[in-house]
Amino acid sequence: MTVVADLVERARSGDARAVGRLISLVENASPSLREVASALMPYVGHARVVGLTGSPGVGKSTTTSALVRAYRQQGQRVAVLAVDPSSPFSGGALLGDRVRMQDHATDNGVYIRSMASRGHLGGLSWATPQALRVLDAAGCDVILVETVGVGQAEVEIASLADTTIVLLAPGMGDGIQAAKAGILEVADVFVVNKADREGADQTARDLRHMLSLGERRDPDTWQPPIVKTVASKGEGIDEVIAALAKHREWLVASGRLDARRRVRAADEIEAIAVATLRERMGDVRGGTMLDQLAGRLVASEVDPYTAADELIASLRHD
Ligand SMILES: Nc1nc2c(ncn2[C@@H]2O[C@H](COP(=O)(O)OP(=O)(O)O)[C@@H](O)[C@H]2O)c(=O)[nH]1
Ligand SMILES: [Mg+2]
Repeated sequence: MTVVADLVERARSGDARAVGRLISLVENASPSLREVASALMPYVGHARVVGLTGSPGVGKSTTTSALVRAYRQQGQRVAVLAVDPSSPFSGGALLGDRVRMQDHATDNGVYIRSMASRGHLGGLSWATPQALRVLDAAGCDVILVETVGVGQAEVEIASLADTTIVLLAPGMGDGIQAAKAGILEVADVFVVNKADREGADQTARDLRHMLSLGERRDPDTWQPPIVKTVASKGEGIDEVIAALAKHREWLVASGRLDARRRVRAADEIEAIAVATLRERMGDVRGGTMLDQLAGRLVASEVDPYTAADELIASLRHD
């Protein structure tokens, strides 16, 4: 048995260290990446992936921890993947969160992992889906993906989940910020956290108003619910779980689950293909070819589109 096959077998039997090593192979773009990817395929497709996104300090980690507790009470196996798109390092920035997750440290039905993805060819779209497959193959029922950081990367992460929770909190100017980042469109469930603070009702009202502006009349369209929570006390978490279950039912019944997964699969294949082409272009042979074409373009011997066609053609016949 190969090292990879052995790791996959151990991961499937619940060995957390094997899961960790497989994710590291993915994260570090190890030469055995292809073997890992293909070895996982027979065992994936079961896990539900839930993304949590929102500004720093809004309560993502606290909510994640409360959701873990609730799912564990239902007897589900849960994984938490904390992704930091802005950091090239694992761990560092997420250390605080991991400490908070100590609550679950001794529960072997919970797997917690942080992952950095900057510096990867193809970025998030490339490494994160593989890490999700590792966790899926390891028998996780629910995978909670928490993003650290804001902006476009957040939206990208949201596109990896079956269901995306967008968190807001009163008094953070979140509504406007969220609208700017285009985050409202990716929300399947809104959580207004810190409902113990003044202004939570107003935040929920503002949000409802903003949503009503863009509301689609189509009865088949999912209307994202707004749930108020006090994550630090576990209040409203059952309602979040219920909203997630309802969204899941809708995804399956409407055929959108399959549609979303196909879009994601296409994105993933494309990202890998583009990364592969980039790599080949950087190869000695591709680099030389590019250099020659650049010389011809400067000398006005070729137009840039024809030159690009020639480059692509040369990469194909490797
Ligand atoms: N008052 C109040 N504080 C909360 C609540 N949920 C989380 N917090 C606190 O808000 C801070 C940031 O929470 P955290 O989960 O780390 O936010 P993240 O950056 O989005 O992951 C922490 O000090 C939490 O204890 C809540 O419902 N009410
Ligand atoms: Mg956090």
